[in-house]
Amino acid sequence: MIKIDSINAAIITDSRGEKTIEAALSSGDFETKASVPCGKSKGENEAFCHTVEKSKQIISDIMPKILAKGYSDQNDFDNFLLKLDQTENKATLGVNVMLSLSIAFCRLYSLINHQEVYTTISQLAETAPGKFPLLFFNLINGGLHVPKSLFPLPFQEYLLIPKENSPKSSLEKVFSFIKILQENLVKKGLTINYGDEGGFIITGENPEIGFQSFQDILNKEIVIKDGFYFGLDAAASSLWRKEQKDYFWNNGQVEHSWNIDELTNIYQALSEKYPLLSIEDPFNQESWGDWANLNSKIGNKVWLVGDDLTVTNVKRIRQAKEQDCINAVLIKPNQIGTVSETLDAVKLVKSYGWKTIVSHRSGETNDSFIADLAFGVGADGLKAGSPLQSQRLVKYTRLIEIEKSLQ
Ligand code: 2PG
Ligand code: MG
Repeated sequence: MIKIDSINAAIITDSRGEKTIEAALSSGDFETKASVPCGKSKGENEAFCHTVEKSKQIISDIMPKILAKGYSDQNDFDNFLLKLDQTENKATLGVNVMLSLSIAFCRLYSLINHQEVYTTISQLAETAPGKFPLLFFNLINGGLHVPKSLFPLPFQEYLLIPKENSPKSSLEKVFSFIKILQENLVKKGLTINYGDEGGFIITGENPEIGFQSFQDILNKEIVIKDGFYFGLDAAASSLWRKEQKDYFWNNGQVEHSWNIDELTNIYQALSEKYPLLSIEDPFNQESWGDWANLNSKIGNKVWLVGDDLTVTNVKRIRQAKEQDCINAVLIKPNQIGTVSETLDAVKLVKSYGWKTIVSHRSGETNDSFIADLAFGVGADGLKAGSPLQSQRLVKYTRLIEIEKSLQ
């Protein structure tokens, strides 16, 4: 039984300079902390989030109830939070309160049991850790993660994925790649600007130019030619116009709109032209039929990843299965609320034989929990932004630390 002696909540700032919550728990000599991220291109069906001030207040309000009892394990603790909340979308406590406490508890349990956080996670998820995830580095930022005044590309993330199951060597490779990419952008006379996740901002006529700039490098640098996959997060819910039933983008000079067939063709063409491993959120979050259509066309060779579609929620993941929409799911703990519910989602995704990609949010803190989560569940991928931003790098270096400790 773990008895919690004290709880503290602090307001800290994230990578965007926005306020967020950090919770601290103590039990005897042990103290742990956890802070929570925040999304910008959020799915409509994500768990509810209170303001940080209210979240801090809620933590002090529920503290006596949490301190009044002991907890046998993570499920026991999370179930107590769920009982206090009583709502489906976490409207009472809010996701910041629940997740910061839940992760801090996971760390406390691990410390008390003298084990790594990823070991606790693997026990809960009934997985045998050993495999490292592929790393999905977001090197070119677009969409909602770039100020409108800079006329971003329509798609939110152009990801570079080293074909490596070693975090150390993946990171080395991506840093060399970033150096060349930056030099090339400077040669083209572009001012170097960064988006929310630390990737470069480029503007242009063609949504493909993100991948073209990757491919130019691979064509020239023969040594790394076959070393990388590409990934795309279209975050298409943010481009969707319900009334017109189309996807809309204004690049500063021209307004573009694509109907569903045109956008489907764009994805198909990208998957033929580039070493494309994954496409995330290709369509609006409620356009289930369009997803299923794309899945029937390219699902045999591309990971079609649900993010806003599935929101780490077992109900929506089940619906995606029934309608055959995807073959991979993005796992974001703060879309759902607790560590246990996150692991329920992972277990379900794995039972379908689908891929799992654990993910950060666009507003991040220095918390590296998702690295332990990815390794603990044996995720196929970890998406944590560009390593040029410290709040992202810390996730990758935690994986490297695990890798080293196991050698
Ligand atoms: C996404 C995420 C993280 P946000 O769409 O996958 O990259 O963005 O946190 O803004 O939802
Ligand atoms: Mg996404």
